[in-house]
Amino acid sequence: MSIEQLAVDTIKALAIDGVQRANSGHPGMPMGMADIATVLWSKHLRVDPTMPDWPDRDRFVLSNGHGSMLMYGLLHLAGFGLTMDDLKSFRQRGSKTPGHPERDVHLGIEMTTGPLGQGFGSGVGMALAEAHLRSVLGSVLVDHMTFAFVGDGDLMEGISAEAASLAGRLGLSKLVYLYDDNEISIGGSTDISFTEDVGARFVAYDWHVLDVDGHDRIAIDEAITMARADERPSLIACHTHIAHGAPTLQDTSASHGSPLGDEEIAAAKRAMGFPTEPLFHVPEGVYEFFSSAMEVGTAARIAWEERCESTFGADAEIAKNWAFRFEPIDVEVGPLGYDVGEMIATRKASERAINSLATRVPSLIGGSADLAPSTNTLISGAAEIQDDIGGRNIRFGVREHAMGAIVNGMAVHGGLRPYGATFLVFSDYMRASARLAALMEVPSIFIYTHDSIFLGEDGPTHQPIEHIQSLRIMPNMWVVRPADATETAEAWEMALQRDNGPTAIVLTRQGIPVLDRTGSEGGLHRGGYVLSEGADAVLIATGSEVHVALEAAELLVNDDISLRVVSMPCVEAFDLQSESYRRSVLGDLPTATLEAGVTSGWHRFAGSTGLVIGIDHFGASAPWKKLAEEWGFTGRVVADRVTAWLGSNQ
Ligand SMILES: Cc1ncc(C[n+]2csc(CCOP(=O)(O)OP(=O)(O)O)c2C)c(N)n1
Ligand SMILES: [Mg+2]
Repeated sequence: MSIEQLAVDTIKALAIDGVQRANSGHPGMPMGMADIATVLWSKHLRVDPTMPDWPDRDRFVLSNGHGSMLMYGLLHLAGFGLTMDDLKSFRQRGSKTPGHPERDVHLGIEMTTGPLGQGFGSGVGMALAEAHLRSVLGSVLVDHMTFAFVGDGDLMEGISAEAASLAGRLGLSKLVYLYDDNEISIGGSTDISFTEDVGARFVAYDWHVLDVDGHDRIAIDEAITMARADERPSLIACHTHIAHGAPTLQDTSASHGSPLGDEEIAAAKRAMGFPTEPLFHVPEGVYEFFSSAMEVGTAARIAWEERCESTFGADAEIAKNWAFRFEPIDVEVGPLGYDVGEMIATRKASERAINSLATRVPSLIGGSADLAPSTNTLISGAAEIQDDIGGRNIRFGVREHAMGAIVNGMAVHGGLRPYGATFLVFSDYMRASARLAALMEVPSIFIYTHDSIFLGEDGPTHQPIEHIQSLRIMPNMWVVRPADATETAEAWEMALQRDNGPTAIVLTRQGIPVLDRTGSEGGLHRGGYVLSEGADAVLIATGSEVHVALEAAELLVNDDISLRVVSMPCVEAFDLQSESYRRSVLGDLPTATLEAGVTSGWHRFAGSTGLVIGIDHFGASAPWKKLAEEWGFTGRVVADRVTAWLGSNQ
């Protein structure tokens, strides 16, 4: 038997043993894709287990991430930091081998996805990042492939359509997806619900589409070689059998997500010529087979380092540019040039901040889902990537979900600080991607404008109500809602400083006054801060309601009520401040809150006796000032409510 066949069989055996031992997991996909994985990893994928985070490595995404035992087996055999014991503790608490690994660069796990389709989308982001950086920094420094395994589920999900369409438009040639075309998903045959001509669909997206027998390793190798040479992104439809080699469960959905059982495993192993005992058997020569393939990657990495050294030695500018891209970013936006009292929408201030930063932060790149004029996210003077891939303005098209995944992919790739923008109300469309950014600790920046009912006439379909709070409840998502132009600049600084999770910058459509920040400069970085002092009660406000709170405080002076106004642009950052700082801001005073969104969540600050002003119903189509009056977001109404509340508390 060839060593290559032995390698394939080892991957299968490790996967079925791992799943059996855990008594849970997905054996079908690893068995079905073992041939493809062996060819890709031994003949094409250029990675280095001795330096898994080498920046110019090929990227490998497992979008059908339920087949994670395939990935773990490969990483173990190829000499990444996964031991046999790690394989044996598959899916156990605290192990390095959870059910669905999300991201661990140091283990060689670029990205695998639990939520189907996300890896597909983020792979496009990685390939986009590579193409952009290759254009900007030169192919001497950046020149690698992005490969992904995708399954029927990934291709059924709409996000794959969005992402593939954009990848085709941009001609991302170094993107090669291997489709596990096994015609099976959980429900049984894909005939039940998925009968489209996938190949024709991808041809229509302007992809290069190939068809192979997914168990013919010579054909797979040739197809990958052809895919790499083509100028379009490639989809290789690999006709496979799920649970390939399982005597009775092959081609059944039963093999998708359940252990095969001892008998079936023994029979499968016998058919492969494997001993049934011991489990987790790795035949002689298999480690060497993979490690000699990895040596090619190590040699490539060393050659790359030498090229870097000579390039950086000869060109200090490019050395600086490179270093900057891989270091934490700590820059000040500086004054945006507005006067106190000027009425400026924070989306407009954000545009100035972006353009101020763009000159100093070469890694800043992004765009919107067909809302450039509304989200104010264009970098002026920079090219658009559909014209010049080295440009910095990305036209995502009306594709919020893929935008989220692509931004994540670019951020995961490294060397870029990507942002994606849309209206806050449409953040729902990209929620799954935003959640993965939070879970994977990826510093994606999401810009959400038109952040309240005060977008006005477009009406309730466009007016966010529950969105700010629903983003806040996502662990590790930082939501920043600046109160004016100055806070907007600080919000951008905060987003760029973050390196372990995403930031949602939430911005107004309508003009709001630039506040006098004398004495509280930089306050946003603490999440919440005192904007104006007061001794009787605290009113916490965010975003466009902060100036309303200040107005209310002024009106209350006449009633001898001294209201402290706290701007709370980022609850998550405030929560990280010291106890003494938080007390200095909130004290023991009766507390009210004010935000043009759901009241849910604010009682944690206001307590049971506090006053929480918000809006718990959908909005309406009308000029925004009319809505502010009708629903009480004016200084007068807020002042009256505070007076009544303090009165009733006495
Ligand atoms: C967004 C999302 N929806 C549903 C699931 C649950 N799920 C996991 S795998 C799967 C079926 C996938 O079928 P396919 O990609 O063909 O995988 P195969 O059975 O061939 O391994 C489903 C529905 C999920 N992980 N993500
Ligand atoms: Mg399938």
